[in-house]
Amino acid sequence: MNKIIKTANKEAAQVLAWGEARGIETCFSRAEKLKPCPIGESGACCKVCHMGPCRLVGKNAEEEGRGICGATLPVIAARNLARMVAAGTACHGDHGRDMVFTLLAVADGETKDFKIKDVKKLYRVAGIIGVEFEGRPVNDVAKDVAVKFMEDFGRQRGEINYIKRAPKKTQERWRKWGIVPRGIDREVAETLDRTTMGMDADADSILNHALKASLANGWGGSMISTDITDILFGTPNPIKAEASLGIFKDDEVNIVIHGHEPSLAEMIVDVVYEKEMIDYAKSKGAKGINLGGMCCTANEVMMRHGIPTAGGFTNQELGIMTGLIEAMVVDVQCIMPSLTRLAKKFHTKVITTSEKVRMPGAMHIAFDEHRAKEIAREIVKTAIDNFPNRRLEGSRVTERFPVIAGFSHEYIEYMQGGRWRASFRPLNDAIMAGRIRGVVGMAGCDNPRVPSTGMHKFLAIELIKNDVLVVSTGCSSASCGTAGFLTPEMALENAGPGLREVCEAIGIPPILHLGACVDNTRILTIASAMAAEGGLSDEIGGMPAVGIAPEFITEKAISIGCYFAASGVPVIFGGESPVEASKEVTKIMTEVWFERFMGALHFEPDPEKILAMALDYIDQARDRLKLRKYEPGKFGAERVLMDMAARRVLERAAAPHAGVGGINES
Ligand code: NFS
Ligand code: SF4
Repeated sequence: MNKIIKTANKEAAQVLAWGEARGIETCFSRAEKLKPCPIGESGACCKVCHMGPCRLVGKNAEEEGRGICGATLPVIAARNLARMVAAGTACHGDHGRDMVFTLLAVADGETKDFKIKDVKKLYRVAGIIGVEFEGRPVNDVAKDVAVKFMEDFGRQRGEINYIKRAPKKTQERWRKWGIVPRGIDREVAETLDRTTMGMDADADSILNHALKASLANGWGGSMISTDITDILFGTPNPIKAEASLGIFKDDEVNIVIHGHEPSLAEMIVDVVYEKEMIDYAKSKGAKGINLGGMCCTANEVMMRHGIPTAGGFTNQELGIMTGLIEAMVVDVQCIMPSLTRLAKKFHTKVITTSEKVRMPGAMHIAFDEHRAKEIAREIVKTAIDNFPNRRLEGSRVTERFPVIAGFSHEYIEYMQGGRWRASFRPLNDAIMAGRIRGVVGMAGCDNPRVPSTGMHKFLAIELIKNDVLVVSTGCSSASCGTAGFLTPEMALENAGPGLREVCEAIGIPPILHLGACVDNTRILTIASAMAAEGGLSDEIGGMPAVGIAPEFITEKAISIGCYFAASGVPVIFGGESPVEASKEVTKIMTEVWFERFMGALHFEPDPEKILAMALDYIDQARDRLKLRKYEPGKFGAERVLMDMAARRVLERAAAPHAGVGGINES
């Protein structure tokens, strides 16, 4: 019926075709109907005051165009971008803040449902932010850590705690350009202030502040969130799981946890294994309870428990269209408001759980960390009660793909040398020798305006073919996972010769699933560790590394792109540029930012060009670092990588109870 290819995922295409034949509306059909306004899309529309909206179009708009107030096109485009950064920083900031509150509740003994799972990580974090931990009760340390992080949100003067985690040289650049964030909330508020009518009228200055607000995300809200999540729920190690719209089971109660914040999701994971719950499900005619995830909540619970994912952003409606979901439990962010209307056509109950996300037509069961388990049980029971209402209609999918997920900074360090010699030396060496050409962080959303997940798939394959190690997060991980790309076998079949050797020696896939979007901060700390290790760049800038978000959608993604750029990583986003209208703004974000920070933020719709640009950045960085010229199949001298088996022998000899490492069976 429809010739336009809307998704590059086979299972998604199947469900979509089923729905289209029945006239069911999805983001794909809406994207087709609703074309973006070209003026707004390119950043040329200002609506920050009611003399406007002012749309600066026409031949000489860049030079001569003015809003009623006199604002120029570069100012308008810069303001629009800065406001996106502020919103993205606010999202991840709020997420981080909620995690801090949960840690505080645990430390104060106000909740018995959560515990500190990773004391080692707590101490590591305490050490970084200057909280005394030796010889003190764990909860006292946790409390001090929580309080110190809380200050990062409301601090008016000074610097956020984690700035000091960046390499010295990277920090120096930030200080020179005045973009060290004071407090997370303060930078968000100031961005809104600066960009309203009659304020900052210098595009460069506006964009500089946007970088400051973005750093409050990367080295603030998101990094705090990642670390507290690890402290509370465990630092991820590689774990087996599955990805596909086919994860739902015909004869079990299917529950989906969708959104971003992992606290409630963790409780639900616990509860679905409880005997009373399983018995209750059986009493309703089901064989058991099957839990799956969507979007970043999925990434969180997959990395720690092997819970399967039904995919990323564009799969959420399609999941409901399988007809198999008893309850879709949503927390915050990237929840399509269309879910409740769609769910009415099926038996699925949409359950909202955050005060921040209310949806007409949804059931609301408010999450409260003080009564977490009780609430999780109520939710699971609600889903079970809905099982007898399941009808026949729906598009059933059978295909499922294995996934290895859960590469944390800590694990990547460990896998390169074992418990006793953990370091980034082998990775740096492999890059120096040209075995690995460079590293690309693939992140961000899947987008119904392009064949959804297709850009991720194309780039992932091409990059690893070119000996580029890929680390993925967010819906990029979901796109790769649902394509069957997150397995070690991928290396054998698709990776270039150098990357393949490294992957085989260590036993890892060539695309490493690093987690949710907040876990992009793992890439920041990994890059910092690589800088400290020596032999490559001594700052994040100048590394043979690139960030790509080929199908970006959200304001969060823009904020992430900016903090990578400010930290020294050239970033390429797919799709049309939201600052396309202004050459000046485009130049600032690419050339000027590169001069100042060695990072940049490009927008490029053509995937072939994204690939070429990424490889070019990598090769240029290799040149500048005077590394061996990359040639496929030819490597320099390098120390032998110790494989897993050799390392295990070594460890068993040294410590018979070594705890980390290995791929968990789940
Ligand atoms: Ni990231 Fe995760 Fe996905 Fe995009 Fe949304 S789920 S936080 S924003 S759509 S990658
Ligand atoms: Fe128009 Fe200026 Fe108002 Fe923007 S701030 S809507 S450019 S008058």
